[in-house]
Amino acid sequence: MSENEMPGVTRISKGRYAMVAVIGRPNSGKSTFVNRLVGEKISIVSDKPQTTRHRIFGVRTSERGQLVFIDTPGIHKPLYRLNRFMMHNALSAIEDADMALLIVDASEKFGGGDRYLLGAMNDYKKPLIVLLNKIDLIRPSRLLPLMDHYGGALPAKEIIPMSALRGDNVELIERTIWENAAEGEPMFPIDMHTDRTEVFRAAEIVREKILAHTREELPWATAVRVDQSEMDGKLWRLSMSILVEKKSQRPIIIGRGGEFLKKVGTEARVEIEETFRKKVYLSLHVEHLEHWRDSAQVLATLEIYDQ
Ligand SMILES: Nc1nc2c(ncn2[C@@H]2O[C@H](COP(=O)(O)OP(=O)(O)OP(=O)(O)O)[C@@H](O)[C@H]2O)c(=O)[nH]1
Ligand SMILES: [Mg+2]
Repeated sequence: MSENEMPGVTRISKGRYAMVAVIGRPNSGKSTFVNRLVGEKISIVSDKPQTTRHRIFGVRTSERGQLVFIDTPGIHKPLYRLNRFMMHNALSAIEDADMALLIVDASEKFGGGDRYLLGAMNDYKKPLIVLLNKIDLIRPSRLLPLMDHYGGALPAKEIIPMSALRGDNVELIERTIWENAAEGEPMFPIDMHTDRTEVFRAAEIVREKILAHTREELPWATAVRVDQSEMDGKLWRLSMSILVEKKSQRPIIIGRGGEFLKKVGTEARVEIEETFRKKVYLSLHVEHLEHWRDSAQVLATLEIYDQ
């Protein structure tokens, strides 16, 4: 078989290729960063911690080669099976990757979770780059002590301040990543930006809208399960269930006269249509599933397991 006939690869050239694990505490800006590098929103973002629950590949292909970023769940203390699986997904990504980017929220106080991460990474043998994120929120004088602190505690090749939101230093960071990538072969076709299916991404978009409009326990106690996805001519018919953990959460997600569900449904449908350039019919239901966060069976239907 010649190189050009390799399944799934539309072009092979000499170049640099790397799997890059993107790790950090919840809410530090990992998904924002990956989306920016990929140039497309492939991973949902919210202001609530523990937004990302899966390992999500974001692929950046250029004439230099291909970088496969692994967006991961933020490292936290797991209290449910869901969270144990999330932690496994994050920690196994570190092992599988060729290098790691540790994203730190520089606007947050250093705490126990950060100390745990330093412990987990202090004997990391592959290239490690620390990105001090959200510098748009802090006084520049706070940066130097933080850089010293991370430089002293970790075998980091580089420590670079950034704003993933505004794009500050992102080009410099990309150059640094390419410099640390070895020669190799691409994993994905050049026009592919993620390993995730459109159906998975559509369900995540619904979850993003729920996260944006809920508070307290609800962001953690909800999940979105796809019940039906089929093309009806040019119309993409999607039916999804929003899982809640307690009976009392059902009426909140439905809202008065179904208002909450309607708002989430409309916002999600518009974004799904724009993202995939398809006309969408989205129907949302709410299902009370006690203890779903501890059910291996439910987690498997949500594609959350030890990957
Ligand atoms: N001001 C500011 N906000 C940022 C920056 N980067 C990310 N954010 C915000 O921080 C919040 C969390 O961003 P995410 O990208 O979801 O963070 P994450 O690390 O993927 O979070 P988890 O998936 O929960 O682990 C969102 O509200 C982002 O808009 C930044 O550079 N500056
Ligand atoms: Mg995330």
